[in-house]
Amino acid sequence: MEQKEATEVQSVAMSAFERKMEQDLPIEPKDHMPEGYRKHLIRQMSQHAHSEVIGMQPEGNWITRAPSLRARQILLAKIQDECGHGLYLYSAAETLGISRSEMVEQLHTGKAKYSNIFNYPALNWADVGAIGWLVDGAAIVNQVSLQRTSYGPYSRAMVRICKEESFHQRQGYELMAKMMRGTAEQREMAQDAMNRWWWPSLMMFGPHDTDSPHTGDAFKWKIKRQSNDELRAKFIDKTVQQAEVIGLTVPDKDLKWNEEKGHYDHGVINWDEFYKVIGGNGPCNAQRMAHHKKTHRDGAWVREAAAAYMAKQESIA
Ligand code: FAQ
Repeated sequence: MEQKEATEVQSVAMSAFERKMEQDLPIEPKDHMPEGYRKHLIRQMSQHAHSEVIGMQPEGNWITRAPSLRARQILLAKIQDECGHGLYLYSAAETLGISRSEMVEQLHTGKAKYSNIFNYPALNWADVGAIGWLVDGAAIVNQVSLQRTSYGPYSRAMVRICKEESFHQRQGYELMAKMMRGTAEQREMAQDAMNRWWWPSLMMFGPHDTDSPHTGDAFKWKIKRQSNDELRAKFIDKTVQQAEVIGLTVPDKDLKWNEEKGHYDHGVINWDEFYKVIGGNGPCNAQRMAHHKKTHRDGAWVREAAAAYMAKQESIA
C-alpha cells in the first residue's frame, strides 16, 4: 500500500514537471525533477562555473603589465566580474544538491571539464583584446540563449552575467581597434592574436550537432534553446563584420557568405585539437590545474575561518 502511494506521489510530481516544461515555466530547486535532468544541469553548470574561474588565469597574468592605469583598472574589473560569475554559477548549481567542495573535487580529479579556450596562453597585450572580443563574444552568444534555459536559478544567473559580458566584449574590441590604429608592429600583434584565438573560439560552442551527445536531452528538457552549430554560426556572422570594420582578417580562407543559408560558410574545424585540449593535453592544461590546486590549498585557512565563524554565530543564536 505504502509503495503504491509513493508511486502515485512520484507520478503526480513528474506530471507537474512535464506540465511546467510544456508551458515553458521555469523549474525551481524544490520542484520534483527527473534524475537525468538534475545530473545534466550539474554537469553543465559546474563546468560553466569552473570555466569562469579558470578563465581568470590567462588574463590575470597581464594585470601588472597593462600599458596604462586605465587599462589596468578595466582589466582588473573584468577579471573580478569573471570571479563573480563563477560564484553565482556555483551557488545556482548547489541548489541541485551538490556542494561546492564536491564540484571543486570533480575539477581537480578531471571528472569535470572546463572550457577548451582557457588552455591557450595569453602571450602579449593584444591577446587580452582578443580574449575580450572573441572569447567573451562567443560566451555571450551562448549565454544570451541560456537566459531562456528551463532551470530558474541558471537562467536568472545568465541575465546578470550577460550584462557584464557585453561590457567585457566591448573592452576587448576597443583594445583591438586601438591597436589597429597604432603602429605597423601593433597591427601585426593584433592580427597574430586574432589568428591564434579565432579557431579555439569557434570550438567553444562544442562539437558539431551531429557529434554532440548531450544535445538530444538538452533540447528535450529545454536546457539548450539553440544548438552548438546554430550559435557558432551566429557568432561568426557578427564577428566577421566587426573584424572588417577595424581591418582585421579572419584566418579562414574558406570563409564565404552563403546567400541561401543567410550565414557564412567556414573552413574545417580541427576537432582533433579540440578533443586533445579537452582531454587534458592542451598547451596550458597542466599549468592551469596546478595553479588552481595550489590556490585552493593556500585558501584553505579562509574556508576554515569562515566555517568557524558560522559555527560561532549559530551557537550564539
Ligand atoms: N570546452 O554534447 P556536447 C566564458 C564537452 S564562459 C570543453 O555538445 P553540451 C566567460 C562537453 O562538456 C565559457 N569541453 O555538450 C569568460 C561534453 O563532455 P562531458 C564556458 C567541451 O554540454 C570569458 C562533450 O564535449 N561557457 O568563457 C566544450 O551539450 C573570458 C560533448 O559536447 C559555458 O560553459 C568546450 N568548449 O554542449 C571567462 C556555457 N564543448 O561533459 C573568463 C554553458 C563541449 O560529457 C574570461 N555550457 N565540451 O564530459 C554549454 O552551453 C554547453 O555545455 C556547451 C557544450 C555548448 C559548452
